[in-house]
Amino acid sequence: MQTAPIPPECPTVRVEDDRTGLDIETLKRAFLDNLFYIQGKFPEIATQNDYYMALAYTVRDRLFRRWLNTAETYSKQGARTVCYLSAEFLMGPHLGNNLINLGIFDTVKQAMTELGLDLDELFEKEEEPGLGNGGLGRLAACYLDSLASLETPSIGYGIRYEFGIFDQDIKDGWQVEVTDKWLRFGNPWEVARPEWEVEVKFGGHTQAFTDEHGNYRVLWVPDKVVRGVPYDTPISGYKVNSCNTLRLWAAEATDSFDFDAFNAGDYSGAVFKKMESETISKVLYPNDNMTQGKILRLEQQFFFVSCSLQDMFRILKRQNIAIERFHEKFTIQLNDTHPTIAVAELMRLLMDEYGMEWDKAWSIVTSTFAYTNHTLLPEALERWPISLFGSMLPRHLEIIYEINRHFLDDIRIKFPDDLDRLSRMSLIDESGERYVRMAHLACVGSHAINGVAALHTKLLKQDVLHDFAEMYPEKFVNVTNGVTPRRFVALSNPRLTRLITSKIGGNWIKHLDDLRQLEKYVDDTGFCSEFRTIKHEIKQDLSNYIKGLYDINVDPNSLFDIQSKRIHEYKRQHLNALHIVTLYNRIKANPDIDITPRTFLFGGKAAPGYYMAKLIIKLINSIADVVNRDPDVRDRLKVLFMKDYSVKFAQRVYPAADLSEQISTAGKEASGTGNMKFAMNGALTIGTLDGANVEILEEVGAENFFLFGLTAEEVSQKKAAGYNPQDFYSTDPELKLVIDRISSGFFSHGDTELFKPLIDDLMYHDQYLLFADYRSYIDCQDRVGLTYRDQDLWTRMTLLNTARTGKFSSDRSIQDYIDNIWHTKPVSIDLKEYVQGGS
Ligand code: NBY
Repeated sequence: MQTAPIPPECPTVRVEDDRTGLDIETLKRAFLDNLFYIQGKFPEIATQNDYYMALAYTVRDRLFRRWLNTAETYSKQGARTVCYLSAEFLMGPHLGNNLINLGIFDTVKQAMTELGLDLDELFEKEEEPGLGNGGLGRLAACYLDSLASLETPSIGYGIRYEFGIFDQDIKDGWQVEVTDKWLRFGNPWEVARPEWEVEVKFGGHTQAFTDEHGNYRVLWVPDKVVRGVPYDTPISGYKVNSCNTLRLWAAEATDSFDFDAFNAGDYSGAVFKKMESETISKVLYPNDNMTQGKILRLEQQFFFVSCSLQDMFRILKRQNIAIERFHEKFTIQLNDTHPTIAVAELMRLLMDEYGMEWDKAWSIVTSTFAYTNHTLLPEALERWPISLFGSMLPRHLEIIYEINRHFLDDIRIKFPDDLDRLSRMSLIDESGERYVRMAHLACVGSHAINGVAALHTKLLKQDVLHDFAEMYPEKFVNVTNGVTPRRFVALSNPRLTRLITSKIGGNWIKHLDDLRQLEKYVDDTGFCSEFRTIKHEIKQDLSNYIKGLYDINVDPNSLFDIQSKRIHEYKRQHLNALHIVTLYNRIKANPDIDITPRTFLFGGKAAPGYYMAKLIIKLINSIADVVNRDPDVRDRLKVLFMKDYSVKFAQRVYPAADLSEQISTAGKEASGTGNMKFAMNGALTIGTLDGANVEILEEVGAENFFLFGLTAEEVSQKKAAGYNPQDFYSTDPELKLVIDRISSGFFSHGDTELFKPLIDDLMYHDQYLLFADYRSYIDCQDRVGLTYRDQDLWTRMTLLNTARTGKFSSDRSIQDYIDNIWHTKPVSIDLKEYVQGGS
């Protein structure tokens, strides 16, 4: 779309002051103005939601100036841009984060107070965009924060799901899913850009033809066309002027109505087509680490990928950059295989739409893409049945076959006479029903492939992508994950932030390695006692919150032992449950036993179709029912499953933890990122040598980490040697008692069937080696309990955890991507006064 030139007679309009000013009086005036003109309310009749909206618009106005200046600067400079393609962005609430990044948190708090409002209550009103499942989606969000903070030109591309991750209710101990209607009250942070909509084709067939130069060309004749409309959200950087864009695509029908059908009286038929198109961006698939192979999911992936690539071509055109320089202008990161169809789609666009020949197009494609793998679990590796794939994307299947033909030739040259290798590496799985292997397509189409923690990258090369690592050793790099200290410390833990800043200044929020300076205070009893007092106050706050929500008393003096993450067998929430029952059994055997009082808190959602995960939730709640009510326990143990875990809730939980449970079977958790958030906030980790735990231990020191369990290597060996869980059951009386108690119906009102699937699985399969790790875990937990009694030692350990987690800032991760994969340059943004019209 052409922009209209400004007519010379247009008067100068300064969009200033009330929309940019950062002082208290201006903020108050702007807030009341927005309440009146946007919400249409006088203060007397405004609801808390109206106030929240008015404040959100006040903050958004302040971002706009940065946003527009940033876009203009990038555009003028034609700056190399990172495009982060992700099916998920788990952003969390925007308001608080933007206040931190703009540096106006305290001013706005004061302004609200002066208007008789409580900023914390307004935060509560924000409906968070839950457009992700867990770690992968939240990582994308942390990365956007760091990209902006490092002044790196970037765009996050994804899907504007109308319904995000379901809300979780608990009924009779079971998870119940409730639709997440996050857009119900409107979303003040997004701006629709219908002028940049694009069309996406589906289905149909292809036709070969010869063009006027005698070249072989292909025409794709689709049987369905859907419109993609971009919705933009500003992404502020921390204390910089840069403000990048998150661009999420919503699907709409090409014609709002089929008028023929409508005029013929078929109203519902007319609306049906529209509804069908809009289905594409309707709902987020709620599985983490599990693919479902549904048609709609592939439609979602292709939809947002095609929209995003077409958007990049629009940007190239606007900036007058030749198509041949696509890879110089853009570097595209594939967040797992979910956007990997982009490899074929970019080939199609370059060849079929822009007439480029194969080799040239392929060189641009492989210079453009880089692929991040997030899992080693076989059930999470995406593959699409050829028949499904070919009927939805006939042209892309042809292109993939052609890529494969070239690729198999390359393998034959490098590894002659190795037929097995050809079939193992082929982009097409032909061992039974034929499938497209998306991870293979991602590896072939990218110039860089990374795992998300050192151990994970090592195992990728050794195992899942072994053949690819032999073929392309130079492509493999590790980028250990990180988390943003803005949201997960500065915003969520203001008390700790104030204390740290009072000692070492505020630079650490941008340069997290500076936290090392805290080490010199480990022997400063005054500082340590402040550190401890803060943790206690936060625990008290969480206790009050829990009391309000669940009417349960938890004692802030007890050890807060927290496991919050998606529910999955490999993450072993049920191992944690076995520990609780172990302690309970000890109390029942000896009610006067001297044990360290603990509060066990769990949070996390189970995929709706994952029965075992749902049964684990039920088990935890059933144990809680018995343990919390048993007078013999005398409140020394409390167990609570906190429902509807979200980013907003996570921000309350991390700062309140004493102990962080990172107890996955070694070799299964690619990285983990919750582990980093807990450690930064001064929780000690009990964990296996898995994912980024390995690096956390390395940083904080083994003496400040509770390590247990088999290593990844030992796990493989054990399995290879024929692991039998019964060997552990029959030789460890404490384990036997725990299992027998659950089996006997003790926690299920005598029902011996309820937990049988879980218990049988452990007794006869135990794929995740809970029994093998049980003794080591329990002994380690005993050490945790004893250590907690020495509060001076405990505080020293927690302080050293906080001081030594600088490596796990997402700023470091993004800098690694920049240095080793993207090779982009920062672009600093000058804020010019916004003047519209004649001079
Ligand atoms: O990505 C997680 C890993 O389990 C975790 O170890 C890592 O720290 C994090 C960030 O790198 N993976 C993850 O969250 N995966 C998903 O949420 C996910 C979602 C959808 C699908 C697969 C995985 N899917 O195929 O639909």
